[in-house]
Amino acid sequence: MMPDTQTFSAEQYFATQPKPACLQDDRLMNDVRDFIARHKHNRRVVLVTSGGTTVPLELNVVRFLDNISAGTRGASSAEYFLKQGYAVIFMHRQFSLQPFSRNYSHSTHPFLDFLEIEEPSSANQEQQATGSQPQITVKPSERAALLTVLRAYKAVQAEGTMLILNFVTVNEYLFLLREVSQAMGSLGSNAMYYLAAAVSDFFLPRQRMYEHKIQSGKGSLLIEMDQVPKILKPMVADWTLGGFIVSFKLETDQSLIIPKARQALERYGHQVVIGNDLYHRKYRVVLISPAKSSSPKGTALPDGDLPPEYEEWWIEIDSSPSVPPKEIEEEIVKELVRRHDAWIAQD
Ligand code: PAZ
Repeated sequence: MMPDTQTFSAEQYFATQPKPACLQDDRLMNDVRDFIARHKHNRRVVLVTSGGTTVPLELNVVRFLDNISAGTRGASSAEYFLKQGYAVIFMHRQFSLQPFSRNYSHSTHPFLDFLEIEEPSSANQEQQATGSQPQITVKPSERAALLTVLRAYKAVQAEGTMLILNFVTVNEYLFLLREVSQAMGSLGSNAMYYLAAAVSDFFLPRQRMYEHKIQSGKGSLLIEMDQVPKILKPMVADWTLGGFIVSFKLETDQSLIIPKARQALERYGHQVVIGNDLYHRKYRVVLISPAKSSSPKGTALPDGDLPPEYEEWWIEIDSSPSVPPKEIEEEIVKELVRRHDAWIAQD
């Protein structure tokens, strides 16, 4: 018999759902712990989550539920955190955009389109004599921008300041988030958590998943999903030990952004919710946070207490194309770093 639908607490979720393959042995988490230990005394560390999670419908998965996130917010923010001197754990949906390479996405700016082939000249006898090969060059119009991206990328590689982790399903995301947050707990207030991934609110517990590809022929398909546990609750209360936590709230109905963001801050007691609406997310966001005096570090309000006051901080950029292109993530990250400074200073 399949269990009935239910609301899972985070504890029940982790006790009943399968640990993903990537966490079955210690290799991945050893890499995470090494990365944290390497940077602990030199720089702050930020966990950036990015991209959308899937919800598989079958154990032998053919079909799944997905969402709109391309990973642009997370990938560009990670670059700006690196620029600000942070070490970045970039936890993203496999094949979604990544820092640096995002600038050469196959759909918007295909890599092959800005390369050129220079054939050895038939007039040049020296080239012919040495059997010269064709050369690949970068279009002159693309060189300056590529050089900037490449320099930043190589510097990050040389300094080892970015660690990339992958998830696909919401289950992988939740388990990874728990493990990585707990490992970062030792950083205390020096850690920032920037949760930009678009995480499914619903999932199908393993116990009720179809084993094989769902067959058609019996008319419509009805699937009842359970609610994904509110992971911010244990994150704030148990795992992150004084870290600075920023979550995102995406809505399509603009009037819901502020109330939902306030509700999240009241429930979980973290530091900032960044509200954005689907169509303007690249140009306008609002940072909602408890007013200065209202929230002691890392505490949720006991039930029944009056909600504290909240501050709104709007960031807006011009939506018309500019040279060089302006990205809203640069402003978001600057503001968060300023707030993280203050958070550490009051520790
Ligand atoms: O990945 P992207 O740049 O296409 O979109 C970013 C975003 C809208 C997923 C992010 O800003 C966000 O709001 N994340 C949280 C979504 C949510 O679960 O409410």
